[in-house]
Amino acid sequence: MRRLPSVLALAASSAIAAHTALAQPAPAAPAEAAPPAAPQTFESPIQNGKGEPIGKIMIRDGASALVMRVTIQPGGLPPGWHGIHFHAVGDCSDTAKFENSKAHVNHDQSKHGLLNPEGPDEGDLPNVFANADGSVNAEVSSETPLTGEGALKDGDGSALIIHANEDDHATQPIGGAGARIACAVIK
Ligand SMILES: [Cu+2]
Repeated sequence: MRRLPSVLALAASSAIAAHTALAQPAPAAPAEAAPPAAPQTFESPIQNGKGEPIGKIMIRDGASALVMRVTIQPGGLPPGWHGIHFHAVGDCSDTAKFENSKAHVNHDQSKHGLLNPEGPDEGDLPNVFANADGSVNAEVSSETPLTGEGALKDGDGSALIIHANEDDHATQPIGGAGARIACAVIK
């Protein structure tokens, strides 16, 4: 990241040299590019249906997309694929069902599903895979921002919900992903 300005400067000087060699007027030196803004970061524990911590989410939100790492310790989840979504309210207090987190983040009433022609909704994310020991190390991206208009960190926050089954990315309302078995508050 910090190397970028010097690389740009080198590219700019090479371009000027090339122009000079062709005996064309040298262009004005470009204004030095501002270094890209550092992504916003956010971390939150993931809890299971007994309210026990099983891992964490780590979000980095850049100018164009959000990247979220999902880390779950051995024993954290049943092995296999699990649907994960951003739900509309940052409340994981009702651990038995996690229904306080409400439905998906979805400001424009899109259909659910990354593979749905009328989707996706803003809460949709790719599935994650839990290993045979129940651990997960995954990284997913989303265009839903962490802060600002339509953000996860709105007045009542949001939640990352992990479902019992995989999301087929098409059927309504949640792709057949089943029960909510883990939750992380984003607030
Ligand atoms: Cu969900």
